[in-house]
Amino acid sequence: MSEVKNLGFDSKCVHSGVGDYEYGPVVPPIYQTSTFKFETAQHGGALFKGEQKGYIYTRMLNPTVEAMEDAIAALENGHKGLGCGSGMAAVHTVFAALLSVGDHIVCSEAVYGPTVTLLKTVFAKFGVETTFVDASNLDAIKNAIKQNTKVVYIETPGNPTLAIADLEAAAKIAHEANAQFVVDNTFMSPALQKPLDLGADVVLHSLTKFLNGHADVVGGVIIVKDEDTYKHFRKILNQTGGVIDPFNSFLVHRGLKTLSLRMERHSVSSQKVAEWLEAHPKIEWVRYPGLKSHPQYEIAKRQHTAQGGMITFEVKGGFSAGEAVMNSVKLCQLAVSLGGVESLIQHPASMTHASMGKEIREEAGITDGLIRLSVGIENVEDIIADLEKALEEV
Ligand code: LCS
Repeated sequence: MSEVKNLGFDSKCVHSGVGDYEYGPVVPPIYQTSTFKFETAQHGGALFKGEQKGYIYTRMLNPTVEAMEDAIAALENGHKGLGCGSGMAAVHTVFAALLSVGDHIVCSEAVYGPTVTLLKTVFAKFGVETTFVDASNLDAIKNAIKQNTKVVYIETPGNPTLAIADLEAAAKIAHEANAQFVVDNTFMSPALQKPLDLGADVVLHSLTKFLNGHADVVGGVIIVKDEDTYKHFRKILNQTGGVIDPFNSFLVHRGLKTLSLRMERHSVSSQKVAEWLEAHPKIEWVRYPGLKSHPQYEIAKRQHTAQGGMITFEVKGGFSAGEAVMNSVKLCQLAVSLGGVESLIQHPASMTHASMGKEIREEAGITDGLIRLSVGIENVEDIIADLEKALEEV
């Protein structure tokens, strides 16, 4: 990895993870190979023993994948990254690495639906107990801690309610309980929030979203702070096998170069769209961290360098009115996922968060009328005009 430690964040987006390669390309080549030749049998044996550095087999590590991992680790101010086949593979790897039978995890209730389901089904089956809490309430986190709590897991801003947790304070609570503090930083990206600097032990992302940014990759990444944790996580990922491939890593690395620019545009446009929605007579409520009406507006101002690309709102008339808007938009695409250059709109209760069940959904504030908008980098006037026309159909 080239020396990027002292560069500013935008420069790191362009240069981190880029090394020196044969023929002098300025971007890492795609090493599209499943396996690597050993020079001799002794060399192969030494690589397996860890006595020599080198690549063995792409599930274990691949140079194109490692270049992308190093780039994101640099952006998060971490030690090393681990590329995964999806965001859920990253979530699964973290839980598998940190939790054992009889352990307890405190998890924020506003999280991506399948994270809830993974804990409630797979990990419950292996004897891991979960307490879901409103992570914007520090007392709720504190009260949920038990003798056997090993992990405090927070997504902030939460998907889709945009509830915000105070990371520094939550880290203190986790560490007082000797628990690992894990943050899903998908919604903000390291351009806007750096959880490791605020006390998190492990950060993860769905690469599918802002880090790749172009809606053409499914991937995930975990960033850790030290070599021992890295080795432990690498072993688990190697054994469970949920790795990312070289071509998708190349695409993510390419996307990272414009991360700063994209996050700036997402944030500026989202502020305008959120303010416009809040003033619209057919809108019941709007949630965006850059609006004074957001319950954690002050924390957002302190914790984020800008407020990101995600907005939620409810149309007056509830779900059927929201449905009319989703069916009428033309520029905004009616699709799940988020964080790409194109604006996407969807309905969490029947789509991304359907699997978690009505009870926990409602407790987390994911009402049936809630609509989620991922604001893209199109002209903001066009996004607003699209929403305005769709609202005329209500
Ligand atoms: N973490 C967060 C915060 C997410 O939003 C998602 C996916 C994941 C993890 C899992 O990542 P994946 O496996 O999909 O790469 N969120 C999605 C969403 O809100 N709509 O579609 C996917």
